[in-house]
Amino acid sequence: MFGDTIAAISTAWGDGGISVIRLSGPDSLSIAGDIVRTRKPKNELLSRFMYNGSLMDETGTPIDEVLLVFFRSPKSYTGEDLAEIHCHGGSLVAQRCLERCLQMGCRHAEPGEFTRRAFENGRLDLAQAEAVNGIIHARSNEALKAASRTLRGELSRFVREVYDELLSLSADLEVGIDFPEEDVPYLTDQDASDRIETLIKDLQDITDRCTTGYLLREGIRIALVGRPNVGKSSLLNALLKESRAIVTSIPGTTRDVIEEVFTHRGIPLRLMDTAGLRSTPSDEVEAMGIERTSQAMERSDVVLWILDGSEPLGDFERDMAARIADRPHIVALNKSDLPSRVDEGYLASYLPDSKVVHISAQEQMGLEELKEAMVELIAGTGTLEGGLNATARQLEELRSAVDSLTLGKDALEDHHDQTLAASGLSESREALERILGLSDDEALLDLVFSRFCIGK
Ligand SMILES: Nc1nc2c(ncn2[C@@H]2O[C@H](COP(=O)(O)OP(=O)(O)OP(=O)(O)O)[C@@H](O)[C@H]2O)c(=O)[nH]1
Ligand SMILES: [Mg+2]
Repeated sequence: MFGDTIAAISTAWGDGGISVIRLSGPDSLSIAGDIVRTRKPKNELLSRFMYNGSLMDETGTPIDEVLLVFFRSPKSYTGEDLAEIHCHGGSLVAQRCLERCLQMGCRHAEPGEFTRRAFENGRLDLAQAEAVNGIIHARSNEALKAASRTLRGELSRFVREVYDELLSLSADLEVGIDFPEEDVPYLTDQDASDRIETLIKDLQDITDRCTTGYLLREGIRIALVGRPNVGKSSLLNALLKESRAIVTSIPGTTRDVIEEVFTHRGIPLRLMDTAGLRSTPSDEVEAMGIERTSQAMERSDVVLWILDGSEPLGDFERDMAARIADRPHIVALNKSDLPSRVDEGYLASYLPDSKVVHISAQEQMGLEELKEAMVELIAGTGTLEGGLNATARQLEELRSAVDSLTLGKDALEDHHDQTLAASGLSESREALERILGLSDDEALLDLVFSRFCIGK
């Protein structure tokens, strides 16, 4: 339990129907009852009932008509006494209400502090707490479902199962290590290695589902690059179905990076339209734009190289092919409504394994195939069902848990070294503890909750 009472505006900033100011901690009921005047005396108000009242300023003048609700510990979001004041939606009135809470002794909550308290009071584990953020930031139904599954405990349950089996395997191994004088090892290397193998498979399944969830949430960053005038901005507009970027027949039209998002199969595709690449920019502005194109390429998960299919290939294309060959990329031959002058065999000699899609941004041709190709390149052809909410941090921990288990398995199979295997298992366990929040790592918690909004 925490000593102080925190308060924050939990709804988004700006004008709206209502705003909710939330208080949590030992004095929340008393403070909310003091600043909101209800017909019943505050000590007669019941938990989980809504009361109509007036929010009063420090001189006793009403500010707004509000609703007040209490949730008594432990049956509240944070597990502590919690109060909510629902005032009319408006930045000023919500701000005034918050100020009254602070005047009465509340401390302004840190980002994510309500959820952190819920976590510290055992209402949620860390994976579930992070899923709350996933729900808030979901931008597609699929991402929302993935976050909701995780909040209901699906990820935690799977990780917990692996964790428990890891614990028991470690215990079995330790017995053999601690009592080596016994003739028969407590656990044979083969048995231990088989059990590790099963754990690796289980963790890989979880990782796959989390990778899908991560993609659904974070999306794929795609840089649209190519020579000037090939139709990058036209393609951006065609994919967004709106005239977002300026299109002209003058090469060098786009100067700055234009970022827009749309979703395909639930995955946000984050497009970056860029300034066309050429070695002799017409002025300083275009040169700066081209520099930004390079940065956008660096930031992207996929480079979408667009060519004008009605123009023959030249030196630029040879250099560009070399530049993108080692990165995930797709080649789009645009203007396929015009007669083709691209020698595709020649192109394939530079980029033998690349996916090439024929499109026409102007005539809206080939766009479905292109969208599918972009998703497939990153997410594969498998189903996107069953995703679990995951952050980059959690994915990192899952991968490191698999790596440590693999080391443990190799130690058994190649060196018959149970001590080394046990240390691999223990590292793997620590990674899973950081997913569930079982370790007492304050810095980790600070990092996780700092990503939340204030009031959550
Ligand atoms: N025939 C045909 N013309 C197209 C197609 N896509 C774009 N264009 C034309 O090509 C010209 C250049 O289009 P943009 O979209 O501005 O090209 P860009 O690659 O963004 O050019 P920069 O911003 O200068 O790098 C315009 O005149 C478009 O109308 C297409 O699929 N077919
Ligand atoms: Mg452009």
